[in-house]
Amino acid sequence: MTAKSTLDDIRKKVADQQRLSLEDGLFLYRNDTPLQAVGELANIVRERISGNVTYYNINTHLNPTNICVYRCNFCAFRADLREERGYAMGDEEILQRGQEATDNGCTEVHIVGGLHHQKDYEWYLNIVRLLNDAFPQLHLKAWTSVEINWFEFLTKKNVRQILEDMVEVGLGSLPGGGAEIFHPEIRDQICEHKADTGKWFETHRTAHQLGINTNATMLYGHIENEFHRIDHLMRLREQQDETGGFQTFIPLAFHPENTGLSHLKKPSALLDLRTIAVSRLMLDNFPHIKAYWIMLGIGTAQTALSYGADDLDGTVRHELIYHDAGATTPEEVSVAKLEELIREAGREPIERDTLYNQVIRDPSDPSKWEAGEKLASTLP
Ligand code: V47
Repeated sequence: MTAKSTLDDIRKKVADQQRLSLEDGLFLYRNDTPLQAVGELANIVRERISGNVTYYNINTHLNPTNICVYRCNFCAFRADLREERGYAMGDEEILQRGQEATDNGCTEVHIVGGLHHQKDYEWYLNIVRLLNDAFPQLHLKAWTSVEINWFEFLTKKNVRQILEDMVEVGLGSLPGGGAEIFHPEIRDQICEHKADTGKWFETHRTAHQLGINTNATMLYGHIENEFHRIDHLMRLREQQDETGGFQTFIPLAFHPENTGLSHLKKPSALLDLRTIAVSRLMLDNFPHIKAYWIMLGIGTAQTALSYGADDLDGTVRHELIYHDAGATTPEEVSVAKLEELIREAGREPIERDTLYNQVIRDPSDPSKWEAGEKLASTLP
């Protein structure tokens, strides 16, 4: 039988850098376990790994189409093929976005979208190729495992072949989307038909084997409970032990507006902070935890910097997935504002690129930059 967790035992484990158990994770999620205490512990780990630094990047989102064959009931972004709000971008628009990103000094384009009924694999491949050929300095963080799985279906190639094709035309890394909640009790209810948990892990495992870094997410605050969240974190921790290619974990707070789950309430700021803190404590082998300000709101994201998070994502232009689902955060913040938010939270801002190299800007023209040194993170 596993021992019952107590806060004192967990404190000792954190001090001794010992791994927390499933029981510990569930204990940390209990409402009667003071959030302040959980936050303090997470902050110890956060400062051990990243010191006083908070990372951000200058990035833009590109959602080439919202038309999608799937109907995940948490998604407000998707559209049917013949719906008026459905769109698919042409080459010109995609290149324009690349130009805009370059002019604005972006280091990264985060590309995800729908699985369009009528677009073939070459259409998706071409998006990466076009941007990479025209703007080779931009890092292309593209396609969730759900899209990679769709490309497998379209081409009958395997994950490795698809990833090799994508790297050849310019893919730099994979974002963490499509993870939702891994446990089948929940996954079967919110996205029954799309890439299952096994596929999500196969995609990320294969990427890591090919030297491609990836992120991981968890969509929380809908119909899942504490057990499903801890189970999710433990599956990720196990994979990271094996392949080590995850950079950042991003807990994503569910936004119910315009979704098939619109009867649910948005998660509270307390659940947001607890989830950041528990993630930092359970994922002892992940270098970074991101407080995605777009979905948390700026105030909670700032607070999260003392609850385990060491990254704020970026300036984020053209975000649609959250804004279609009712996010009221601005559609972009400036670098000056991001840095001010970080300093106000008592942390030191550092601009990073997607792979956590420091970004060195040309003082006479800040849209010009080069990658500096790899930023240290001290995982035990
Ligand atoms: O997989 C969709 C989520 C994800 C809603 O890797 C929603 O750096 C809340 O993965 N409410 C895509 N969440 C976005 C994503 C991401 C975001 C930021 C950074 C990174 C990264 C990755 O968005 C989907 C799904 O889990 N999502 N609809 C919604 N209504």
